[in-house]
Amino acid sequence: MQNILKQFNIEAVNSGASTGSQWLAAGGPELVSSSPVDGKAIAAVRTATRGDYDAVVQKAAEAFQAWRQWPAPRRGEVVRQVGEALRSSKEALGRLVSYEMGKSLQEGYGEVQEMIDICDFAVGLSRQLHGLTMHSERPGHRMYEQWHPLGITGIISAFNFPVAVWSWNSMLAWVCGNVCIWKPSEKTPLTAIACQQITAKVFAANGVPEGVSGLIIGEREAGAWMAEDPCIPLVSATGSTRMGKSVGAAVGARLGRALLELGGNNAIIISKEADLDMSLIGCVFGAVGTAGQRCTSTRRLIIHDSVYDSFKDKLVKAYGQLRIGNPLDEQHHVGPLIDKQAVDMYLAAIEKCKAEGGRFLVEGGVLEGQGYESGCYVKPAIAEVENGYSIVQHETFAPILYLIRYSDLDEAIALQNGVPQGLSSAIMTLNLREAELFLSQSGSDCGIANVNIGTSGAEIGGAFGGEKETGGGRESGSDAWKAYMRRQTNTINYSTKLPLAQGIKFDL
Ligand code: UN1
Repeated sequence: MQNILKQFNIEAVNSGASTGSQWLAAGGPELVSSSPVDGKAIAAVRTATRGDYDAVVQKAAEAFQAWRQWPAPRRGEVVRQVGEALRSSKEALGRLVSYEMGKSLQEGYGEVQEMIDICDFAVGLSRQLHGLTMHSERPGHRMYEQWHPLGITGIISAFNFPVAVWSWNSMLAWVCGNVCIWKPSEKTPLTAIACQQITAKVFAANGVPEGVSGLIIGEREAGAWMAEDPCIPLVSATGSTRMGKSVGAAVGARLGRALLELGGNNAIIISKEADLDMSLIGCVFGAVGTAGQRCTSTRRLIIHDSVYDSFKDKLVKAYGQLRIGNPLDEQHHVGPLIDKQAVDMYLAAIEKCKAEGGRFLVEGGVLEGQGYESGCYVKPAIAEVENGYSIVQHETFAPILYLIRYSDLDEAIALQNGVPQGLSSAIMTLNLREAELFLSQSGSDCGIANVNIGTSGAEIGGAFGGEKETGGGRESGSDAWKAYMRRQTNTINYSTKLPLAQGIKFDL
């Protein structure tokens, strides 16, 4: 790990405020990043003060004046080079993600791969960013629309995808001509510094103005500065519904734009016509992958009566084979939770579930002893519940899987939709009618609905996000780029007259 810290110059930086290649003498209290893997302190960072924040915003605003005038394909070329730099840093950055956040090494690499993929996507996009043309009702007139950059994009990201979520936002925002200021989770500041260093080198080599990539490391208040700041037309926030409600309200109060990607309470329906063996992998990875700390993690399985017992037995058997331990050791399936506070929330959820009547088929608990010294390793648990329990309605960011029975598909869909969140959903079935009903307007109410794959692990090419308390925003692929731009409708009169629309006569 020392080599990786050196490679990204992390200890030397010790600052949580940057305008790109320059690091400010951040004046806030020191934040020590500890690894949930072994409980050891990795490095410390000085947090940004309000003054540091203002300086970063100032630099970003200046940089925008120049950056927006770069042709989009040239901005895309810079992003292409960021993708190349990420390719060569994949091993080191993936490992740092795994160590600072606690996800498995494979998932750490997978996260960097998502960054590389979004760079490729953004490069192609930089030659598109297209608007429509319309036919004018007036002779000698032409109408069309075009998309312009917005200005500063504020990015608030969560600990669970400490680097990929930033890249989904920043790479698109940059090719669109925006400048970005990133407020990463205070739980994962070091991976953010590493990304800032990778980008800074590429930007400097291409003469990108200082200020196009700003970084502010701080506690929750730093996110509130962005949410309240009228200098930031768009705030894209990924994290808990609680955070999203406060950011959304603050941005809304000043009529700014918020792009929210918040909690999920994702379910998989296991139909009587499912391929049960294949479904098992999707369900187990969805529930225990990243130790249940993805917003797309599978939290509920809604299982048909006729296969309930056999699928339950398969699950319990599979959970018995899970190896929990140091995520950097590739033989382990499940790593730690992010910190002890997360462990307390996991334990409280188990207690609450039991108090509401939940029956645990696989008991949870905190692991102790050699290899578990950080106190953050927990056992993935499975409970039989009712969908209406208040704990089942709530997103607990931990590996607790709830089982619910159903007897007909309409009931299963109602159960799947019967939670406040609406991010990801899936059905396992080989029956075309069932699959199509699930995907229809009477089916899943989520932003993501899958057939015969699980709820997590979405590809970057699709728009990512969900409905209801998930916040309604879409990041990443498809036409999510439109959220980072302002649309302008243009009408051009190339005739010698000035006719008014709607046939209005106005003669002088
Ligand atoms: C998140 O947990 O905030 O679909 C993002 C997935 C990943 C992204 C998750 N591609 O599971």
